Amino acid sequence: MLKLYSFGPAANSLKPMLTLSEKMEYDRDFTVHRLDPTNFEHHQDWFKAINPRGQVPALEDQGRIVTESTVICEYLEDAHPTEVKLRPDDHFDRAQMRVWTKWVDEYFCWCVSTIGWHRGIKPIAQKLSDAEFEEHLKKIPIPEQQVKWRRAREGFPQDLLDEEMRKIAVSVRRLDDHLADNEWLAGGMYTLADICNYAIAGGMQFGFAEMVNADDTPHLLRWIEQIAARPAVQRMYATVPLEKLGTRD
Ligand SMILES: N[C@@H](CCC(=O)N[C@@H](CS)C(=O)NCC(=O)O)C(=O)O
Repeated sequence: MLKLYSFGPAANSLKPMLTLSEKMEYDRDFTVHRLDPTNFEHHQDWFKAINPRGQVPALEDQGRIVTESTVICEYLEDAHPTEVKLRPDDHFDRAQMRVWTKWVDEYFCWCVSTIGWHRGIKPIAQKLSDAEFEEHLKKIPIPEQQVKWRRAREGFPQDLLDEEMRKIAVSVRRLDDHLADNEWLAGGMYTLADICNYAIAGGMQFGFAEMVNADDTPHLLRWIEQIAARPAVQRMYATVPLEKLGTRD
């Protein structure tokens, strides 16, 4: 059985969770092990033995570990083909799909992440004493992530936050413009491009309501609702019970 290590159904963890749910059945073909980021579980030695970068998601398949959320999704398509296809067969369409997954990984995800850290990680980091914080930093394997934690705790500079919000507005516009003329992002079908972008954009009608709303981005909103209504997406939220996610097995 496949095992996915994740923080639960959000951001990068959501990409393989959505992919798995489209293709397979929870508890029969795959399980999900949820790590608690507020306890810094992902920086504990047992998890760094699984992913030395101390980040989720990570997929365990017969004792081997695949990391990087978008790579995991592609791996599932390659190594575990099912009747559900999440990539177009046509080479041009597949290339377009990968333009969208590359864009979300290299651009869209990062600006949303900084604002997410500003809103969510800063209060967690500020609750720690200076000594606790420094002790914790030593356990973080990626130097850039150490810097990010430090900056989140001190407070990101306002000009950086403004720039990230500008990039989010550009991203939202790009998605809405494309979705005005296209039901899906690539190849006329639901693909990994939709899954990987939905993992970041899916909740923005709540967290970034001033940008993602019925007046300004009707097509993006339509696409979000269309994905949220998919049986596999609903099944994922209903059948991957939260209490099970907390246990190590
Ligand atoms: N490029 C990686 C990024 C993974 C990543 O940033 N994961 C986040 C959760 S969405 C994480 O583990 N953050 C904790 C940390 O870096 O301390 C991927 O796409 O899988």
